[in-house]
Amino acid sequence: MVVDDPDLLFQGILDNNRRMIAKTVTLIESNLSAHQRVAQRVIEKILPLTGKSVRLGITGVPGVGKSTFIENLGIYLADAGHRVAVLAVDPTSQRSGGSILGDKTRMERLSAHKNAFIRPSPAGETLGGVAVRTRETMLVCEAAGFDVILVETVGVGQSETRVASMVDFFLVLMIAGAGDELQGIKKGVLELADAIVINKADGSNLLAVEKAQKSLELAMHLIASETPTWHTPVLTCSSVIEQGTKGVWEIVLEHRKKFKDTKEFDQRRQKQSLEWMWALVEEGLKQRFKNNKRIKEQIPLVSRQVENEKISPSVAAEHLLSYL
Ligand SMILES: Nc1nc2c(ncn2[C@@H]2O[C@H](COP(=O)(O)OP(=O)(O)O)[C@@H](O)[C@H]2O)c(=O)[nH]1
Ligand SMILES: [Mg+2]
Repeated sequence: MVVDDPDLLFQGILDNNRRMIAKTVTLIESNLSAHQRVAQRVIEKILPLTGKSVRLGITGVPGVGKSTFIENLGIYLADAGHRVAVLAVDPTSQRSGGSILGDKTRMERLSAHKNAFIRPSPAGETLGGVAVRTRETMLVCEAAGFDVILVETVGVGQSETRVASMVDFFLVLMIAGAGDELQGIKKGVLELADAIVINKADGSNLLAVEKAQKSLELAMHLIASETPTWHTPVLTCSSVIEQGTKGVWEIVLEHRKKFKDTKEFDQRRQKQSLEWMWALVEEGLKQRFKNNKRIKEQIPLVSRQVENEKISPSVAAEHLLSYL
């Protein structure tokens, strides 16, 4: 049964009723416009209650240890009395049939914790869609009283950029590689990082980790910082010997304090709100374009004309857009 009464859902969220939270998120993730309308009503109602959590984004190539790190950090925080929500942005989850959090087994301990809520990545068609839904789910969690939101993302497409623009602190997880410390990490991602953590600092990795830390510190000096308030630190961590997790959290809190003092915290959130407005405009335009009946009718013919060089791609695009 779908609850479609926004007031009921709103009250359920305020009461931290897990079933109502899950139902709201299901509506948020639905493609049906009737569901979307209810979801948007609920989001409007909860909006004044949102924004108070610590929003932390975590990225890194597959296998670097994100899920394991998140579970450890999550348990550390939940044990300390925080209420922790774990969300994910994974635009590949539809294609591969399982999301990064589909392997929930890795978060068994955290998902059983009474202070934790774990939601896998929605299977959206576009990265934009997936990210929008995750951000809205984050707002629902905040209204329900979760005070730490951890957002995991794989480094695919522009997913890091989307996640960085919904969090207060963006963490890039890396592992010490054979020589090339920047394995698989796009340079643009380091520019987004508020901290870099070299993971798996244990056992025979330790020496390589130390080397990687030094060269990354050097690399980060070459990347211009967006603000004089913060220089991106390079930390190390191990989920196996459970070392470093607390240090990462302390850095997050230090950053938060500094940014609140300089008002950069509010500025960042304001900037993010505007970025999100435009992301939604873009997403909405795409949806409207795809759902437009006359455009749908025209596409086969226009496509053929472009293929056969009867009309130019730009004329064709202009023609299709003219129906909006
Ligand atoms: N040695 C070591 N292995 C780890 C550590 N963290 C995770 N792993 C292992 O690395 C693999 C990938 O971890 P996972 O958390 O699923 O990575 P994700 O793909 O980034 O989410 C798993 O086999 C983990 O057990 C760590 O700190 N040290
Ligand atoms: Mg994972």
